[in-house]
Amino acid sequence: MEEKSVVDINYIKETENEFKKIMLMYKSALKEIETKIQIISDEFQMLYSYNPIEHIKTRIKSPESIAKKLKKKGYPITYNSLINKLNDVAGIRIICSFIPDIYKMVEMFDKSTDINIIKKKDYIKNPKESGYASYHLIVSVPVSFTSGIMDVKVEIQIRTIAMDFWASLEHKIKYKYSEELPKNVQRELKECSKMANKLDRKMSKLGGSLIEDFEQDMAYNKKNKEPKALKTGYIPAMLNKIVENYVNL
Ligand code: 0O2
Repeated sequence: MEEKSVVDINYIKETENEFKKIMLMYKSALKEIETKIQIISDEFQMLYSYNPIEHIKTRIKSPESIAKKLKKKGYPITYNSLINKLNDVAGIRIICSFIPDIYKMVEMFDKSTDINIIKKKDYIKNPKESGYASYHLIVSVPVSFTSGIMDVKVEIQIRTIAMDFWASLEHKIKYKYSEELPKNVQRELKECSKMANKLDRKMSKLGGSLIEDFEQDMAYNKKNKEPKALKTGYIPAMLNKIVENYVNL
């Protein structure tokens, strides 16, 4: 049977239930990941009395956007290629405070046993030609339905506030031009990205090692059996017991 285009409105109407089912699958995967991120965030708060996550945004790609991307990549515009060829129909964006927080988040995802990492792309160490910087993870999460368990792909973009500021505005500026961005605008945007990066590095130097400081303190305490962090009131009293156990390991 010939597969029809996702953007064919009659086809979407005819197969409304199938389309809804696919979208439900992605929405459910986003909910699963959001819960897991909430757990990671709570764990950070408990371990370090510090939460590196400023905020989280989720989105499901619109049918128009899906069709545009499939077309750009040269795939047929069908439900089949939507599921098998696109990694970012469901997307979650985590905005962190400082650059080292991003890598700490990636480490937490690496350790997570219920999230399967398919691909990692470090556009912070290797920014894109446009100047775009962010850390991308393509993951899959098992989602339980009455018909069985499905592994659903989700794209996680992790970035700082400055990276998000640049990407959001660049996205809007790109929309202003129906065709390719003029060379001078491209150049200026790249310049802005360098400025955002400089600001990020400066801010990260000032505050970005909060977690590392804490870990170094803990390592020092462990070695010297002297709970320096406790004396300085670094950690809330309710965590004293946990830290005491940690120090005495
Ligand atoms: P939108 O707005 O998110 O719908 P893959 O198939 O996983 O190998 P993919 O998805 O083709 O790779 O490419 P990439 O570059 O790894 O990730 C694409 C996403 O990153 C984009 O999704 C954007 O969200 C973001 N992105 C990449 N480059 C830029 C850029 O230059 N500027 C901005 N503002 N965002 C960028 P979409 O589907 O293109 O867009």
